[in-house]
Amino acid sequence: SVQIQCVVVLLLPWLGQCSLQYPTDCADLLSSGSRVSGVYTIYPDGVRTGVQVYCDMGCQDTKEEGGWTVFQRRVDGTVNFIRPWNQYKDGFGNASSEYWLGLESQHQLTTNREHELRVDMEDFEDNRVFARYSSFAVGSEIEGYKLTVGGFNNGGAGDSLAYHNGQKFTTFDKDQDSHSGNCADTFFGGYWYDECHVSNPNGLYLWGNTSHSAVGVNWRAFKGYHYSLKSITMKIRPVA
Ligand SMILES: [Ca+2]
Repeated sequence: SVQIQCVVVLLLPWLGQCSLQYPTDCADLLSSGSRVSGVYTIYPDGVRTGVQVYCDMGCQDTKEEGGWTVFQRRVDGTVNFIRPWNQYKDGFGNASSEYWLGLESQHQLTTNREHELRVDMEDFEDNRVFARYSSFAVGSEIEGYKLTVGGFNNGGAGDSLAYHNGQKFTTFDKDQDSHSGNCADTFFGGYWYDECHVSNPNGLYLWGNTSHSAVGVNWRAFKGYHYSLKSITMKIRPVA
């Protein structure tokens, strides 16, 4: 929804000015009155390249905060996350179910404004926890889409992301990790692998307990390397 913002000078209407305002992210949409969580089109570059995302607008009844732009979502295993560099760069999947927004959009969103990150997750026994980080940014492609994350706050999930701070992004066809091999190839995801991971949100969707170590949708501090989560959502919003 593109909004037309006008400055109308009542006494001198011919001096009125109008300009098109594209919503950059879900926080923009929330502040302009969109209060229902769902799929929206945002313009991370601020101009006119629209992309569909899921916006978490919170809940007024429980006073849960909204305005979160979801950049990663796993809920049912319907989307293949074993993808090459160009797809992790540009995004893939379906904003109404499982998707990856794209590293370029993540960079555009976080490059000029401070952002926080919240990672929501759920196991198959209905336990819901989260990990929150007061700072989150993704560097440019030239910087390898480097992750900058800090300021952990525990919502029951524990911290399985600080280890990845400062890492470039790796896919099976672009190895930028610290391991002698390719972590994306070994652990079936695309991620800010180091040597290699303590979380693997883009790994294989394996429905809970598994004998396969570290290849599933893992968050080690919550369920370890032998449990693939039911759902995980990574979402950001600008810090006020
Ligand atoms: Ca490597």
